[in-house]
Amino acid sequence: MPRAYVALGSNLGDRERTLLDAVEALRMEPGVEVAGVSRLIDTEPVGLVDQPRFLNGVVALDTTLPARTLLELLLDVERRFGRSRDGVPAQGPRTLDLDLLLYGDEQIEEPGLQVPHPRLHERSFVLGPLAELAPGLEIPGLGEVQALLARLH
Ligand code: PH2
Ligand code: MG
Ligand code: MG
Repeated sequence: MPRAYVALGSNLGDRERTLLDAVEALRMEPGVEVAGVSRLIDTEPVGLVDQPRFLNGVVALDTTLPARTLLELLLDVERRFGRSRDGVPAQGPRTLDLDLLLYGDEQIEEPGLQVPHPRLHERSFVLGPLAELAPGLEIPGLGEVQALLARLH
């Protein structure tokens, strides 16, 4: 069963409640097992900086779902937790953001589905929790997670 890694993010409402409940919602899904959850960290907004601080983390999932189906599930769970994309800038505030980071050792380039996530290696709020869950993890095409993290410091 491939292991997938999903980034968790929230900067609206009760951030911790939302992230923990979203992990439980994923755990309830057929074909998805939660293999681990990182600590949740309070982070400065990156990119669009004029917005509330984020709570971020990473969840490891063992899944029988194909990558595309898993992506659709993540978008559906975002909507269930009140995520709206109407009138919100691309990097703007959100109750819940679930980004598919990795799907096994696959490299996927399809419309709407890029794995590894294209900004994974630039974001310490992703690499830190990922390295905590899976030290030594090899990111396809990019190298070892700890090495990528060290490069940002
Ligand atoms: N997500 C963004 C934009 N900026 N900054 C932090 N700290 N954490 C995020 O999850 C984040 C961000 C767009 O997805
Ligand atoms: Mg995101
Ligand atoms: Mg997203």
